[in-house]
Formats: sequence, structure tokens, C-alpha cells
Amino acid sequence: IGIHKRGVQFPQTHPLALAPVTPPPPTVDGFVKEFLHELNTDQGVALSRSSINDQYTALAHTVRNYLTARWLETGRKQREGHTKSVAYLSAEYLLGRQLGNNLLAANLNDVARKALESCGLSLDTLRAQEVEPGLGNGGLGRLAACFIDSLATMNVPCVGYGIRYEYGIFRQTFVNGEQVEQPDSWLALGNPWEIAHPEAAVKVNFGGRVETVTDEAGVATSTWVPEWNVLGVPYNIMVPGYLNGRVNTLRLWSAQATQAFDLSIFNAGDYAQAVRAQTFAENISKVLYPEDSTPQGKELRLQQQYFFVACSLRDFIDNQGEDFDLRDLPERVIFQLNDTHPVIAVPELMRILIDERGFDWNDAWAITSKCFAYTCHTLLPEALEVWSVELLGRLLPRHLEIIYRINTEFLEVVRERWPDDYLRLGRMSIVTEYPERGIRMAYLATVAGIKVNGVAALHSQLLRDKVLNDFAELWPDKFINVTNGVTPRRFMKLANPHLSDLITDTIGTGWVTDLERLEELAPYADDADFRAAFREAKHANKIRLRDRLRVRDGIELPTDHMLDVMVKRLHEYKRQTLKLLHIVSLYEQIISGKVDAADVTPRTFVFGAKAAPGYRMAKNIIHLINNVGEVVNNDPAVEGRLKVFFPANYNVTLAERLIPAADLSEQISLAGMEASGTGNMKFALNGAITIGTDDGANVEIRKLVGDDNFFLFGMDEPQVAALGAKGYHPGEYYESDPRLKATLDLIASGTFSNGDHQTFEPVVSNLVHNDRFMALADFTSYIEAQAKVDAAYADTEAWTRSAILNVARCGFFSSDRSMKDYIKLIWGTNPVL
Ligand code: GPQ
Repeated sequence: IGIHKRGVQFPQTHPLALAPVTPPPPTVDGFVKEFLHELNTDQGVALSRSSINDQYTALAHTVRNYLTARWLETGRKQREGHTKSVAYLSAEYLLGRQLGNNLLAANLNDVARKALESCGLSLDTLRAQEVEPGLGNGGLGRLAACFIDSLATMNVPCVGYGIRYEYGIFRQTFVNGEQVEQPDSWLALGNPWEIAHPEAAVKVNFGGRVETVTDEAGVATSTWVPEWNVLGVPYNIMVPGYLNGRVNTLRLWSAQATQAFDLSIFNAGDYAQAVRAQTFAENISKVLYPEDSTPQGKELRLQQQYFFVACSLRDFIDNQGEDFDLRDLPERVIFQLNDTHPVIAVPELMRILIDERGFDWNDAWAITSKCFAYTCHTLLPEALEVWSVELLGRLLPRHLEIIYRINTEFLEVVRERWPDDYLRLGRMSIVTEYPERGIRMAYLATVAGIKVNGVAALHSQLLRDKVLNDFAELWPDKFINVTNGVTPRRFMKLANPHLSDLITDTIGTGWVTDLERLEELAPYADDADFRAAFREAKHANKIRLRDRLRVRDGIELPTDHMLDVMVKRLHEYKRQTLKLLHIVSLYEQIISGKVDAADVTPRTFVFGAKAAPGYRMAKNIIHLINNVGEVVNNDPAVEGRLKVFFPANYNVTLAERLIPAADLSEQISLAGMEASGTGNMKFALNGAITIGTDDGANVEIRKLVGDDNFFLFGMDEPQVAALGAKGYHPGEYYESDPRLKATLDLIASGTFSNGDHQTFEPVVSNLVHNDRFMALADFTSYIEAQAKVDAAYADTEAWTRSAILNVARCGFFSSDRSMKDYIKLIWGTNPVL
């Protein structure tokens, strides 16, 4: 019997254990049997006495059982094949509900539906029981979820590492139109998709000091004497590939107190204090930070980052076995850094190699600098993480020391290349002195990474030319682009069964895993019958959405309007206010009699957006959207023409209903600000037409679908830069465009705040006097583009044709293609079949 370091033992095998236990083949009867078995033995209830949650849990376990044999088999192949794996390090995974996805991946949908029906149960009811795991904020976390889906589907060995937050992204509610956050206790009723492995917990150290001893030869050795520690308990979640029998693993870490921490270091014998200490440790994985793109630099956040990264590195290295030579690590793994959140992994690997495994600095760096690659997701300066040296030194003194040495050696390289360029040294230093001494994590990632990628062509170019220009001059080959993608399994097949069935009936099934095949739809854009069927699918999706919103939000969605949708995190750079100015302007034109309501295209505007709880302006904007909706929706003057809805708590589950129903996709960020966007791709693939700026992946969408099938407006990035350089004065736009003035004046007049002038004063005056994201400069162009949208929508056949061409030409945006690019340009991994 072999005993593994972390308490795992590998017994001699029993003949019956050679093949993992599999449930009976997926027949309806077999499924019923397995389901009832789970209900009885796992939930301990009879069908007749079972709650919906019992039924949901038993169903989830049944699906899991069908996938288990594949899961074990995948793990075995990966271990025995000694192949190179991708270890995706991400502080966020915005997974969305698991049941529907896993039924789809395992091809169990029909069997499960029939099996449940025969028990008098509805699959849809049980699916609705699942609380989605919201372990991410927005695009960055959802991207991670799409990527691991694609890797499993493409048979690529991958393990996703992250944090099992006890509370995910907050649940948004509105009270008098204002956002109020509620804790997301997604684990309250249990999580049937995870398997805990407390026996494989990892110890993570924090704090203390570094002791340095210098020997006779003058060689210094550093030892970290930490002050406290916690345990990381891994929870495994299946990541099944689509119909291919592969099941990868997502391993999320949960923090627990260690014995040593409780009893010896802190007041031995003081029971109450020991329990408090436990709470302290468990706080580390308690809650997801709700800031998107604007890190707060809080101590607990750094604890989270180091916690999951230390657990993950230890886990990956241990899994290579006792006698694995760490010099071979770059042949076994590439750690992909999803933004700077996991970058502390770089000094952590150096520490393991030097302090624990006795490597010298150069050998350790030779290994480390081949094991990481860095993905940057933003250009906003305030979004680039900088950790204060004071905090880092207090929490991770040895890591700080290692970072200083990395910086020293790096600046040596810079000095060699540009001998007397002191300004450049200051600019490129990983350690900055302003506003306080801090560590620029993006620079550390760039220095250590084998590659650095942006997330869309424009973004990668701006990264090279602007934010990381000095580094690109030093290492031009390090900088590459990989345009983001989205999984067609969740965002087409699962979310849009009507359109998916139509596509499959027309071009066969292959598109789900080979999305470029959507091209075969292009000729059908000219086929009137196909267009009619396409419109029917869109209409059916509006009905599905109406039914959901009626129950979920008490909203009555018109299904005969153009559906104009803007869903994404609330951020000034994304310019929800510009969308709002358009709506208010339409409303103003009608109520002031400038335009006859009968001449306005009936439109329903839908917003979905969460604001970071501390982001005042974003919360004001949410309030304004809600109040505009309140006034517009209840004004008989615009009845039948304009509706504005803002269902609370936009999340993956709602996105799956909303996106397939949309006609118009709003992607209106200031050019140069949205790194990529991924919602833009989801809309286009579901047959919505985009109105957008030349920003992020919009640029590539427009190029692929063609100018005739995209409503472009606004300044491009060079124009934005030029206007900024010249000096931007939003007041001039306010004064010179009467329509804009009337719109802003209507808001300022208190029309949307019961006559009160103060409520939205900050929003209006910020736009007129500051307007960092130049909404006013793009207003006129936006209004003109919206008029073109109305005109185009009036020609139903031409609109449908454009929508179909959007679907047909966006196959490029499958996350399978993104993964192929990562493999080819960065990872060099191979599929294992
Ligand atoms: N993104 Cl820096 C986030 O969702 N959170 C973040 O903290 C940062 C970026 C987004 C980015 O804004 C979008 O443009 C991208 O499409 C998305 O990441 C995925 O790359």
C-alpha cells in the first residue's frame, strides 16, 4: 500500500475496481433507478416525501454518477501520460448553472426529462432550483469558465485552480430604484457538484520574518519564519467536455483553520480565542470581492490571492510524484495567469525552488521564467494592481525579498540594453515609489511571463504601443494577441434551443464544436423561408424571456417591439449613460411635441448591470436608469412606443434568457477602453445586430460581419487620444447640440426625481463638466446611428438577413478557437485522446 504525502493511500487494486463503477447505460429505466437510489440513499427520503431540493440534489448526483467513470479515466490518462497540462490560475470563475450544461455534455437531456416525467417530476422545475455559482464579477470570470469548457471539449489536459468563495457576487436588489446588495449564500442548500477532499488539504503560511545567514564564502541563505498559517481544502468540480467523454477538473480551495494556528500560537487554552482564530482563517475564502476592474488593495484580498496560488502550486507539484525532477516542470505545466490576481505565484515558485528544493537563483529563475504566461484584461491605469510594499512585506516578507531580487536582475538587463537611460529604469521598475512604495504586479507578470497577451487585436496593440511599450521594445516577441471567445455550448446550444435546432436542421450538428461551420448558413440569408424560420425563433425567444421576466421581476415585456439590450457591469467607461441619453432624448422629443409618438419605432430597452458597492457614480447611474424607466413606462404619451426595464441581479442565468431574445446589442464603450468584451460576441452569435464603437472585439466583429451588418458610431481610438491631448470640454457639446442640451436639462429639471434637482445633479454635472469617457462627444454620432437602426429595422427582411449574416460570420468567436490560439502561440500542449 503506497501512502501519499498528503494522507492519500493507493491500495492494491481489487479485480472489481479495475474499471470504475459506472451506472447502468443511460436508458430511461436505468436513469430512474439511479435517481431513486440517490434520493433514497443520499438524501434519505422516499420520492413521495421528497422536497424539490432533494429531487434536484438527487438528479445532480445521478448526472454526476454518469460522468464519474469518465472523470476517473481522464485523471488516469493525464497522470500516466506525463503530458503537459494547462493550469489555469484564476481568482474568478463565473460558471453559471451546472445541471443543464452537464446534461448537455453527457447527452442525458432527453433520458433525464423522460425519466423525471415518469416520476411525475418536471426537469425544468428542478433546473430552476439550482442557485448559480457566481464566483466571479463579470467578463474576466466568465471567460475563465468558457475556457475550461473549451479545453475539456477539445481534449486538452487542464486543471482550473481558484477559490471556493462561500459567498459569490452579491445578489442585487432595488429599493426605490437604488441598488441594495444582499449576500449570495449559494451554498445554503448544499452543492451537489463539488467533492471535498479535506484529507488533501494544503498548509499555507503567512506573516513573520525572514532570517538571513551568510556563510564563510559570503553566500546568504534566507529562511522564512512565518507567523501564522491556514489550511486550504480542495473541492473538485467536474468540467465535462461536450459529448466527448472527457471530464477535466476545476479545483477550488476553501480556507480552514489549522490546529497549530488555533492552539499554540494564539493563547493556548483560551477556547474562545481559539474559535475566534478559526473564524479569522476562514474569512480568507469567505467572500468574492465585488470590484470589477478597480482593485481595492485590501489585505484580505492579497491573502486570498496568495492562499489559492500557494495551494495550487503545491498541489500541482505534489501530483507529479515523489521523484519528479522540478527542472522538468516547464515540460509538465504552463500556469496561465488570468490577469494579475495570481501573479504572486511567480515569487512563490521561486521560493519553493530555492528555499525548499535547494536550487540556486539562476537555476530557479530558468525554470520559473518558462512556467508562466500572463493575460492582461484592461488598459485602465486604475485597474492595474499595485501592492504596497508595507503590506506585502508584512504578509509575505520572503516573497517581497524575492521580488526585489527579480527587479534588481531585471533592471540590470534594461541597463545593459539602454546604458544611460535613467528615466526608463524608473519607468520599467517593478517597484514604484509613487504614491507610496509598491509592487506593480503587471510588470512582474510581464518580466516573468513567457508570453503576454491582450484579449482582442486592438487591446493587444495598445498594450504593446502604450501601457507596456517599454517592455515591448525590450522583448518584442513576448507580446501576442489572443482574441477572446465564448462557448457555443452554453451560449447557443443550451441558451438558444430554437435557433440551435434551426441551425442543425439546416447545416447538421458539427457546428457546436466547429463554429466556423456557421459560415454554411450565409447562403440561407437570401432564402425567404429560412428568414421566416429565423424570425420565428427570435420571436419564440422573446416569449420565453417575457415568461421568465413576468415571474422573476413582475415585468410585462412586449414581444412585438425591437428589443434593445445593454447588459454588462456598470462602469463609466462602458457608458450606460450614453444609452440613457438616447432614451431620454427620444422621450423628450415626444413629450415636447417635436416628434409624433406614432413615428417612433416601438422599442423596449433592457438593462442589466451590477455596480461595485463602493462605486458612487455607478450607483447613481443605476438609480437614474430605474427612475427613467418608472417615468417612461407610466407615461401614456409614449404608450406602445417606449419601455425601459432593468431586471435586478443580472447574472449568467438571466443572460442565457436575455441574449437570444435581443435584436440590438449595445457595445458603446469609449474607444480604447473595453479590452475585448465577450457579451458582444454572444449577442452576434445569437442573431442580434451590434451598435457599437470601434473598441475591443467590436473591431473584429465588424470586420467579419461587414459594415452593412453593423452600426458603427463614435470616435475611434486615435481620435479619442487626439481629443484628449487637445483638451476635452464637454460643456461645448452641451451648448452646441440643442438635442443634447434638452436631454440633459430634462434630467436636471427633476423629471426623473419627483421634481428634486439634487438627486441626479452629480450625474449631470459630471457629464457636463468632466465626462472622462467622452459620452457627450459621441452623443450626436450615436443618435444618428440609432436613427439608422430604426430605418433598418423597418425593413424586416433586410434586418433578418443582416442578423443571419451576423450568426454565419461570427464562428471565429468560439472559445474553442481562442484555446487553439493559446495552444499554438503560448502553451504548446497537445490534446490527449
Ligand atoms: N475585465 Cl481588468 C473584467 O471583467 N474584470 C476585470 O477586472 C478586468 C477586465 C474584462 C474586460 O473589461 C473585458 O473587456 C474583457 O472582455 C473581459 O475582461 C475578458 O477578457
